[in-house]
Amino acid sequence: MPRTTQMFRKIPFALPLAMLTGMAGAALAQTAGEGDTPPPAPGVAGGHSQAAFIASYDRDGDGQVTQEEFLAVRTERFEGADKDGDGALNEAEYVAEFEGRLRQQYAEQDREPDKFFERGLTQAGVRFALLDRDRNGLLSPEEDLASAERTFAGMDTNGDGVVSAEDPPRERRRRDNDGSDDAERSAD
Ligand SMILES: [Ca+2]
Ligand SMILES: [Ca+2]
Ligand SMILES: [Ca+2]
Repeated sequence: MPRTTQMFRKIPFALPLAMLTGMAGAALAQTAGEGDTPPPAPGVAGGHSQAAFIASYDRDGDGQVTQEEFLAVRTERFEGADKDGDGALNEAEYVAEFEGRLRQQYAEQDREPDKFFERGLTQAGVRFALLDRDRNGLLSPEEDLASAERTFAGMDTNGDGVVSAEDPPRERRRRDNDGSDDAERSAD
């Protein structure tokens, strides 16, 4: 079967990475769809979806998220996570912040931490490594801002400067070119 062989050869290195990094969000989504478990509501720690994004960042409740709103929340989150006050996030600080939001989401949905919870934490560590672009073991405000801007641009698919229900869904293919972009989104 030459075609099969060819297909395997063509699988890019980006694939496992994209799979890994997408899993934190996907894990939450997967818990949803199957069986009797009701789907988790859009939460602070989970979901790539537009609705989850808007629910998390639409501070003034007008149904859309401006870049200012998004960056304000991100900045607060960053500063809140910087427990040792050195102006940057180490991996433990980054993962702890994510864990806090994930716990809150589970609590709101009356769910006990499960394997998806654990997996989510593992993936947070993977994301940290991707976001720490200069690999000095610290996520700087600049690195965080850069990733926030990528995330926002990725959600604002019609490019009008706000994320709203009018933004058409993106093609998945584009995300797979940049693992960090996808990774970042699962943190939101
Ligand atoms: Ca710190
Ligand atoms: Ca860094
Ligand atoms: Ca838009």
